[in-house]
Amino acid sequence: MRVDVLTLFPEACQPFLESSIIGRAVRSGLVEISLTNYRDFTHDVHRSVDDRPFGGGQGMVMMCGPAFDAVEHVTQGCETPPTMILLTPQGERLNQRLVEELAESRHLVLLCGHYEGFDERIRIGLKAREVSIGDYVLSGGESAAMVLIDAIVRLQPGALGDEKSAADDSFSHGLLEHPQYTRPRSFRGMDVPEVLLSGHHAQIEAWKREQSLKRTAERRPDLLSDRESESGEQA
Ligand code: 6GU
Repeated sequence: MRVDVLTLFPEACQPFLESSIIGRAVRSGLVEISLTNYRDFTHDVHRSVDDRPFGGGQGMVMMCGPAFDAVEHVTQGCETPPTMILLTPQGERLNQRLVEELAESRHLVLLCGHYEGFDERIRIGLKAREVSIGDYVLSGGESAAMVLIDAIVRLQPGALGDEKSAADDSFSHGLLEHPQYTRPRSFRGMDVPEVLLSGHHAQIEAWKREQSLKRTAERRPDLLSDRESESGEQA
């Protein structure tokens, strides 16, 4: 999979993309991630990427020219059209289902915005999908792009050491994960649940499932109703 990140702050993204699971996936060739600066595609001596909004209003708007030129630069020679995504607070809200869908893409182009937003013709002209990572305002799309990349890369086959671990994650079955314990068995008077030490595989699995349902019911009842309406399965 290839991912192009278009940003005014490549230096803010770089260390994140070199770390941990993503860094390992990049180094092993599983994903290719490139950072491109809009500033390298400006047309004037001031290297402007933004301007005041027509009709007045607060703040500055990302201009079409640098965005289109940067996109054309990263997509030249591509056989199939990439999936274009604008990171904006007005987009479709990211969830695991959307992550799974985007993880199937061969080539993603992520456009990070700053200032008050993108000129509307960027979205229209690039036929870009808009994605938000939640109902709060960030000062730029970079951190959202990093969230999206993290969620997508860990689903690529081979990105996690243990192939099973992505499947067990919270949300992958529409439920939160069960509680986890490691050594020691007793810590400051708090003991690991006996069943986990029992070696009884079926009972352990039943406990995990029960805990997972209980946790989801307590913390995220909305996930249980989503599941029921989707699959007809009873929680
Ligand atoms: Cl993708 N961008 C910005 N600027 N704010 C956000 C967001 C994105 N998602 C949630 N808030």
